[in-house]
Amino acid sequence: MQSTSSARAHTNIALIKYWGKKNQELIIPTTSSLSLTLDKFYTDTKVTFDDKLTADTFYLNHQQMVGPIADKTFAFLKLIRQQAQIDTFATIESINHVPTAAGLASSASAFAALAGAGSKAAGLTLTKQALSRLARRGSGSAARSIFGGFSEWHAGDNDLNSFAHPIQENVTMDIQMITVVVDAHEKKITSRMGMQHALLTSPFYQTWVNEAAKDLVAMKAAIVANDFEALGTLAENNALQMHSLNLSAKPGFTYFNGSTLEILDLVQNLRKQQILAFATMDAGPNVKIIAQSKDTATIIDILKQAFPHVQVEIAKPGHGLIYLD
Ligand code: 2P0
Repeated sequence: MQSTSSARAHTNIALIKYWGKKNQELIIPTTSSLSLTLDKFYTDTKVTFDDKLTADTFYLNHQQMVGPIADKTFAFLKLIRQQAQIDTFATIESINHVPTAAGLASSASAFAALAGAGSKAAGLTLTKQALSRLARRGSGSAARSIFGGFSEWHAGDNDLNSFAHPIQENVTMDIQMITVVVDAHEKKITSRMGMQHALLTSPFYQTWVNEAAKDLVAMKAAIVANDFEALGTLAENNALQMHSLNLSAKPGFTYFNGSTLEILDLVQNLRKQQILAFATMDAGPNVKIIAQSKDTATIIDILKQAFPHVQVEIAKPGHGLIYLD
């Protein structure tokens, strides 16, 4: 017996960040988070369960993967097999349309696409909520990529109640993300390690948890009110608070480099010139500028004058998980 399914999921950037787990095995976060799914960056994944296979295999961009990435992927397949009560091995073929140099995490789109294609190929018919719970087990941020537009991952406190739901899938706000790549090298400290270290050692961690709850309420109000300035202000502040946890950990660390701070400074200076732009940063030195389409060309001009060598991509709101078969 052979059974195949293909799915596409887009990556997302958190406006209210997830940075720490209260359960590491089940990936239950300490705080709820909220993101924007992007149109430009996505993963296509085909999963084939076949009785004739004697092991799982994973091809990423046509290359067979071995080592930690493959192990994490095969552990995820086990979860799908458990749910579907099958013991068939599978072949996974993924194509990442997240340029490795874009400095964007691909684990969100990767595990969302794998949850979709894998569960369907295994014979399961899951609701979006169940898909989000499943994707979460691969990588927390993947829970949000099941949905398009603005998506909230409700923290919950157990496997059943920790999942994302859509806040607004068809985004009405004029919002874009300009991704600015200052360094295409792989991050030294994985998100998984970084967030746990911050949780265990930053004296400000509980303050982060308290502030994140308030930020989330205000962010949802900004979305409902179509208030771009409020959204950007909250997102930039929330990102800087997340990064301050890393700086205040023991020992302290940062994902920023000099260019990150220079671009952050440039973005803050744009606002002094009445150009509404805001910055957000994740587990790496690259900056995502949150902007309105009317300002994008001006922002890129100013950026390119100051930093002629940075790579820039423009992304708009994207849709949720879709099946390709
Ligand atoms: C986020 N990040 O909310 C935060 C902000 C990066 C910075 O989620 O351990 O790959 O697999 O659940 O989801 C990246 O961490 O971590 C992330 P795991 P994940 O987008």
